[in-house]
Amino acid sequence: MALLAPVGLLSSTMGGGLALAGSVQTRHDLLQGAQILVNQVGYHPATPKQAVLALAPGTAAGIRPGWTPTLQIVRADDGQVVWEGTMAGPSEDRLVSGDTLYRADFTSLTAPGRYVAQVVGGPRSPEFAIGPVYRDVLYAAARSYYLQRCGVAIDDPITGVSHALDHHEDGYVLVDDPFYRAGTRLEATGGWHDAGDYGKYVTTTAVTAAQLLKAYELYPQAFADGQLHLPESGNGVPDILDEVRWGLEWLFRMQRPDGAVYHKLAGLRWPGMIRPEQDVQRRYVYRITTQDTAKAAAAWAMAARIFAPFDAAFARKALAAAEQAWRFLAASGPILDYPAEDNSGSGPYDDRDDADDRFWAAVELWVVTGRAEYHDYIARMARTGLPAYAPVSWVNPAALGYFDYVTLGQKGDPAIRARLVQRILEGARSVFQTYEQSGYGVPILAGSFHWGSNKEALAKGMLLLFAHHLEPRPEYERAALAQLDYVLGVNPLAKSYVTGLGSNPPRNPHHRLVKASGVMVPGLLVGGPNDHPQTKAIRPHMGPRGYADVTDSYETNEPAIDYNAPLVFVAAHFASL
Ligand SMILES: [Ca+2]
Ligand SMILES: [Ca+2]
Repeated sequence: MALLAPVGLLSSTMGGGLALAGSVQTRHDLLQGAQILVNQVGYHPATPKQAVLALAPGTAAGIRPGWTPTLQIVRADDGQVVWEGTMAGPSEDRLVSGDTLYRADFTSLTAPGRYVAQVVGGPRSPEFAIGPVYRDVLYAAARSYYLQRCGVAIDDPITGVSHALDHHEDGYVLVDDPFYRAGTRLEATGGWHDAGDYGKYVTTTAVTAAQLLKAYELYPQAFADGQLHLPESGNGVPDILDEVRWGLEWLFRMQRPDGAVYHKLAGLRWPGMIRPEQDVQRRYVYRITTQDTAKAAAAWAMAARIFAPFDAAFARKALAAAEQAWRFLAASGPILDYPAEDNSGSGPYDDRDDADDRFWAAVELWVVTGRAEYHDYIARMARTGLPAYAPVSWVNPAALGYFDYVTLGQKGDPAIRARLVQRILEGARSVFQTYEQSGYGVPILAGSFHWGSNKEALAKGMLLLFAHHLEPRPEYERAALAQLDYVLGVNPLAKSYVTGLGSNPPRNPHHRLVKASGVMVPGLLVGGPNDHPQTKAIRPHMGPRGYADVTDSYETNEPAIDYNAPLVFVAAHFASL
């Protein structure tokens, strides 16, 4: 587990015993403000289970040196103690939260059921389960995309989420281009609402669809037809692929006749906190970029191979779109214009480097076609400079290309393959080192909590699982699992950052349909702690405490389709156990 510096004045070398000397009442007083943190959804019988006793900065000073807390796990229904052990610690989480932490590993408890963790003389955790819990996380996280569908009426009996047919005129070309005059209507309905707003973005849709496809491809046993209770359940196709197809079909509609792909579709003004069908402003198709064209090409090429066993015609269509996009890219340098006036009612998603996107597209096209043209492009990049290997994001999704080259490109160049493998392993090693320095196991140090930090934590979990796939290392898998624990409750705010999951989930996400309807959309991962406030909801540089469960705080409390994608991926790994 995490390696932590021992706390200055306190001994971390206490030998066993329950250390019950002194008044329990006094200790309880000292522990006011302390909390016992668990994954609020729970634990799989076969996976590691950790509970953390956390004392915020300034509250640990009164603890008697040598005190060793005892953790009990009790059955929720009858209060029976079923596990008891001494907590390790204290240790100080110097580089992330400043908290003083004790921890207990109750992995040996495997009996399914509902439990509470309690410290003798101290705090109790919320109830949690031991059981096939990661399937529940996967279900909620994957199903949320259905509830984000645009251009269709939703009336979901499972969640109560509903809205009338929305955005059925999407959309109108904003500026003249070689194919369409401004004001031409393009049929570009469908797709997913990106986040708490109603904009639709190729940048995030393509990267999201690709990660969902990758989750299915690596962990097919975690997915099934009928699993997500979709309109397409029962059609013989795994529901996750049906949902991805909803996004991919919209990407087709965003492709220009010459193969280039438009950037986004949104209105000129941000809608108020209204229902989607109330957002009746005219919406526009914004200009093409090469990063969008490359990202769509990569996602389509992945779809071509992954859909082939289920729907050969769809797979062929995806490949044709990808190859046409590539032909545009091959003939064009970077086109990456994001004029400020294009962002009056939508996010910029201003990816200013398309080399990583082109690399990824070349890999996926080469994997599915085996054509030399694509490998030549990869080989040229290997000579002139490979894109950075980083957690998958809409800025740089190249890690997907790295992984697919080394795992699916058997006919590749051994020297290139070796370099890519080395970077994948180095990337995981770097993430793991940061994880080891973090008391909460979140591989993000103080000062580095940026917008979407929860997504970053899970995307780093994905990098650990990529490396684990190449060279199995249980500690990497465990560190990936710690990211699920972190976003589901093992954090300084004792918060589950996924709507509808756990005992303390976001209740006021920045989400227009939730706000306007009063009905929660479950399974949405919110952005989480952010050192850089854009609203008055938080103060700057609060590290993992820089989060506010208020509707206004779009910089900490808004979900997004690309946040949920690595959540689905990591949950799928553990749901497939
Ligand atoms: Ca299905
Ligand atoms: Ca890029």
